Amino acid sequence: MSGAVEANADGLIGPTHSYAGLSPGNLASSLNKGEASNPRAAVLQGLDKMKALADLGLPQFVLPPHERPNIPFLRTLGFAGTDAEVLERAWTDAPSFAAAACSASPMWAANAATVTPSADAADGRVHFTPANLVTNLHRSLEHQQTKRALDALFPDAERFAVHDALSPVAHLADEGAANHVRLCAEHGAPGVNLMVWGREAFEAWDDPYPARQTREASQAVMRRHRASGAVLARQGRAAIAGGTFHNDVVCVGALQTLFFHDLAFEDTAGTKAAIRRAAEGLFEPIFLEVASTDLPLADAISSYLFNSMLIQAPGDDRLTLICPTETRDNPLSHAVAQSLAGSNGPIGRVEYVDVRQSMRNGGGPACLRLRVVLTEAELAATNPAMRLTDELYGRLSAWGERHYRDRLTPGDLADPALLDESRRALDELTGLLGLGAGFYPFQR
Ligand code: SUG
Repeated sequence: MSGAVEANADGLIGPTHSYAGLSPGNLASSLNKGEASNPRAAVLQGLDKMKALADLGLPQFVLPPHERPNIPFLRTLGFAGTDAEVLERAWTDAPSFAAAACSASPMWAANAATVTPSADAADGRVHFTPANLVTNLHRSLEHQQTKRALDALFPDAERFAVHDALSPVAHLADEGAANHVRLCAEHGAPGVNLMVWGREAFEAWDDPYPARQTREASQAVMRRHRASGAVLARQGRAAIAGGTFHNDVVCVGALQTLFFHDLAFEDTAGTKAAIRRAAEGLFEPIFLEVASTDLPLADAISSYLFNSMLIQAPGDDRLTLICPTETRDNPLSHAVAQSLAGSNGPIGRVEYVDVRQSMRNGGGPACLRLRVVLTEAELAATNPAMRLTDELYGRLSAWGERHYRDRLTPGDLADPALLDESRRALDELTGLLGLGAGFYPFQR
């Protein structure tokens, strides 16, 4: 099968975007804890990135933010009264849970799900497993609404299989596509699915930072998708200890090319050999490995060189690396990027996008998008109302300007006015994205 394209579905950044320091092991999240955020700038930066990709000719979809503050979750903890009272009581009695209930973390769509294109699935459908994200409380609240959004975007059950998340238990901790890289000769051809895991389900783990993906979760996702070409690789333990909370912080791949830091995998030689074996008869993998001596892990993480989008723009025969501006600001990362673009290798061009608001929570360009390979017929079966056109970009930008605050401290998350503002914004958004009334719990 040929003629497939790689679409991106980005998480639209929600009105409660804030720096609450909720993710241990994510250095940016911890470092910026308590700082004031700018939700308006954040949503506009995200939209500009989406538009840049759409302008390059790649299909671009919008995944709606979730309802936050998450009042239904707080009610499950026994907080009662009006919605404003629930929020106030939760902030008084259980502030950490209240903060989790306010996070705009669904913006990081790379963690929304793992996707298997139809070319790799035995039943010829595109498969999605929303990630249970159990490692962090705030993120564990995402998967049900994520499934709803994926059902809305991929409504045709003949072509798309949107599964439930794996059981939300630590043994099956799953962070979605952030730990998955698909390599292939062309998007529509059968691929190699590199699944990177941090620990085993029953392994004792007392390292300072959590390993967010279990081997068994990766295996289960591949099994239920009936996916071919799976290669499982252990994430480098030193990488996790250094702040690599997802593999996509130090690794990205597209088509035949895998671009990664030398600490990304526990066994680099073994991982490369396994990829080569799985690719036999399909394509010749190209490995671009960056040595710690050229780029120490700390620089790779702070500059997010590898959390870039690696894409092939229509009409180009080489790849484009779309990096955050932080990569350009780091001399060592910039030098690596420059040398890639200046070489005759698979990456012909490097571009920079400003997603600084998200970056300060550890979310780069690659975190904000979920890649979905689609054939022409599958693309035609997606929900057109959720596809970013120039017109929708204009409407969503105006919507963000109108509804979002330009300054939010974590303390402001307790403000009941923010609850009303957010609901007004999301209520209007359901119309803009054609989601229908009842998409959000507060609308039911
Ligand atoms: O899960 N940050 C997110 C960033 C996710 C990045 N995604 C990928 N690498 N694919 C996380 O750690 C921080 C929220 C806060 O601290 O307020 C946060 O959830």
